[in-house]
Amino acid sequence: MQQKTLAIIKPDGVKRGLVGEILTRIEKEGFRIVAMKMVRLSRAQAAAFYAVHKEKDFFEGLVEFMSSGPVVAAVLEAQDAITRYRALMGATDPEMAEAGTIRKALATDGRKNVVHGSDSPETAAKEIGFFFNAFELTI
Ligand code: IDP
Ligand code: MG
Repeated sequence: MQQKTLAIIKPDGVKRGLVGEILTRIEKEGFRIVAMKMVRLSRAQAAAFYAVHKEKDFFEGLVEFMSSGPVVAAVLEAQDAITRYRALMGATDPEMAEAGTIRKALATDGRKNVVHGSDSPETAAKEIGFFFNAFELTI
């Protein structure tokens, strides 16, 4: 099933100059980039994006981190894009991530883990709508 997912290169990935490498890994795995932009999230926007985690003890640190610099948001399309992109990213904590994953190769810790990916079709639809309007998704 052709599917879309939302990918984010987080502020640590942008600051460390990893945008090109991460996009290369994504394209080499066969994902088609169908929308992309660089934006800086306000604290309120970062908190809204991660609202599902608002009760977690890491929430404040996460909001601080995600609003600390620009991010690159992209919509990826592929067969089973959601599961396959999660697999390409690897586990949340890079120490637990499998060899060959983006987080294993590039992330520095369980918060600064360089990439985000949607975790279900419902989340993907919501997260794509958070960053992109209908006009930007016509490709
Ligand atoms: P995911 O990004 O792999 O889907 P989630 O559990 O949805 O992981 O957490 C969202 C983000 O919150 C993570 O990617 C990471 O940046 C941060 N985070 C998750 N767990 C921790 C933690 O235990 N300490 C610090 N930050 C965390
Ligand atoms: Mg998540």
